[in-house]
Amino acid sequence: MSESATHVSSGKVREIYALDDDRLLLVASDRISTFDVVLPTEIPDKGRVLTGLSGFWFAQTASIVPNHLLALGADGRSTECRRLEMLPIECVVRGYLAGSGWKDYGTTGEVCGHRLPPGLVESDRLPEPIFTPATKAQTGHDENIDRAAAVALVGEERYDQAERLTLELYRFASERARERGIILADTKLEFGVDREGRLVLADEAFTPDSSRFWPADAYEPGGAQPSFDKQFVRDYCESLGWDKTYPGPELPVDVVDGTRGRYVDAFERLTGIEFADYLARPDVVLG
Ligand code: Q0N
Repeated sequence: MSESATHVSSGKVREIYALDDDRLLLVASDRISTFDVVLPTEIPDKGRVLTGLSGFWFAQTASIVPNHLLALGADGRSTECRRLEMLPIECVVRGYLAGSGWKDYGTTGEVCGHRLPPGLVESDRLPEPIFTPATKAQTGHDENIDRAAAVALVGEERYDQAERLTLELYRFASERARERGIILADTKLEFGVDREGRLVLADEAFTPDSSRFWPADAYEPGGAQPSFDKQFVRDYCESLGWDKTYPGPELPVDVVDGTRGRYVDAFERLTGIEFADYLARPDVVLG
């Protein structure tokens, strides 16, 4: 890393540094959170898997929308990117009914103003993917908002552009994932605006931290689905009777190894690239 980089912000599992006025460095750690708590035990290479997957998707979707990626670091866990003016909304798309979407549907029959058919069960596939923006909470949970509330934050033209691109990106990535045995149930994208006023895809893209990945061979609507990546961690935490408040439990080595294997498996399935090849030469995901 550059010696002059100044620390900009810390996320739960990622650090951001400013390289200069125009460029940021995103560094993905191996930290893992479950039930919204970061655990004391790391999953080796998790940050590299997420960085490699994002780089892969940025390259694959560059003809749909420009993105912030400038270069991948030789360490495999850092991304040099263009500094943008970020939109103040999270661009979420849902193809299946889970999480807060399932909760809102149960309460109102709607998700972010989309009226859904009656009688859907948890984890059902939706008739078509829906754009369900959310506010960016600085603390606590993001709040789902409808079109009018999002338009008030970004303007109508930006909203329509972000919605169209988010749906198109989801269609592209979810089709590829499904062919490789992974259901991309929903995902969160973030966009920024560059100096020329163009909308640019930023943050991370189609990673297990920004999306729900479900193993397709276990898909069974009518209840919560197992998580492709975190299920061993959740099951272990549930077995302890932990109250899901800070601090979380240390993970035993078999849970760590099994979980690392799931992340690497997701990487290899989605990219068609061996993870060892990525470690040797991160640019291999850029095609
Ligand atoms: C940026 N974040 C993290 C909480 C999560 N290319 C960029 N240019 C300027 N800023 C950012 C990026 C990127 N990526 C990304 N923070 C700053 C995501 N945050 C966004 C705010 O809400």
